[in-house]
Amino acid sequence: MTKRVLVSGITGQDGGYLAEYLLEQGYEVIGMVRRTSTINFERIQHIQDKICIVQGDLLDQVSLIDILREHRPDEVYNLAAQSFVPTSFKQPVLTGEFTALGVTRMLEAIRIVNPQIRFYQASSSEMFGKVQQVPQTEKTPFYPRSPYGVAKLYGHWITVNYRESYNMFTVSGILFNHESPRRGLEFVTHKVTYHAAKIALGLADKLPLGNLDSQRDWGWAPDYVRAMHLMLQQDHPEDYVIATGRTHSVRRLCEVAFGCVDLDWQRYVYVNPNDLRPADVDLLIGDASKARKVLGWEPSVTFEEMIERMVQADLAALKKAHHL
Ligand code: NDP
Ligand code: GDR
Repeated sequence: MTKRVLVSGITGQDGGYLAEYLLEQGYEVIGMVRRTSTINFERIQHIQDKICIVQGDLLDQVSLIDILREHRPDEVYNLAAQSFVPTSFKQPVLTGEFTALGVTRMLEAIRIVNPQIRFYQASSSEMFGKVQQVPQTEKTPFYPRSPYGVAKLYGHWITVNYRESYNMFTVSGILFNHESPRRGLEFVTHKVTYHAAKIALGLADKLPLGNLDSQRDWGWAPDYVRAMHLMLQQDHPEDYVIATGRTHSVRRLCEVAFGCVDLDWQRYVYVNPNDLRPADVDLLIGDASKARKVLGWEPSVTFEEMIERMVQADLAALKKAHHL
């Protein structure tokens, strides 16, 4: 029997990669999108005719219940969220509604319609925030540093709570930053690779950034969606850290990205106070030993390879757009 999955956040970076991966595995994919006045299916247009798009919103409980009743999925991947950290400082209440309470709405819908559905929650290394231990594992205490991190922590614990309270198969994947050419342009990796490409083509001459010292454990997004799927195929629901175990500063990111187009980043990058956050996460580095051991999961792309791929993709897209 073909398994059916519901993916919320299918129009986002991870949603597109996860849908592709699940289609390859023979799943029937239902993608939940919220209503917008203009369609934003850029990341899924190549597979759009293979997935069933349904309208629903994490803010609307009844829409979630209706989708589950009508489509009867075996697995739900809850990727939808307000996921940009700076926006969470500007819109903390809305971020809480989507990113925190949205998880409870989806869990309630599952509990009411069919508690046998397996549930994946997109948790985040942002929950570690001001890190209490280096590297971070599933057992490291949390200390979030943004309304986004706080909201994700709520989402994490409510996922654990439904598992313990109702014996549901609910899993929280604590994923460290993961990137790709499909990453939103406001996130730092893509902002840097895009500007390096633009500057190399003579289309820009400066790159404003915020905290150059912050360090992240950056991985390759397609590797990370594989891990999400593996977590739901286990005999027991458990939480997993997914990370590369290597960390790099924003400074190093600039060096690598501009190096791909033979430029010296220091000539173009400047610190813009508007890109600094009220509170930041200085250092993240994950220990994915449990995932390696239990899921057999390994990252397949290095940081340098990933940045090279992103720069090349940006160069190609810019050349096409500007007829260069
Ligand atoms: P994106 O920001 O690219 O995508 C977010 C998705 O959520 C979009 O499809 C968006 O739809 C959708 N969405 C937002 N609000 C709602 C809502 N109210 N109802 C329905 N859908 C909504 O995120 P990523 O793909 O990068 O990340 C996926 C998930 O993983 C997120 O929850 C993120 O917080 C989490 N995460 C991401 C990490 C990363 O490094 N990428 C690391 C750890 C966790 P629309 O297109 O309409 O805006
Ligand atoms: P993050 O990713 O906040 O870790 O959240 P982001 O790429 O936005 O920032 C990473 C680090 O880079 C510093 N930085 C800048 N960031 C942005 N966006 N723009 C800049 O100009 C800039 N300059 C320096 C930041 O201060 C920060 O320290 C991402 C999101 O995908 C979350 O949804 C996810 O949960 C976490 O990764 C894991």
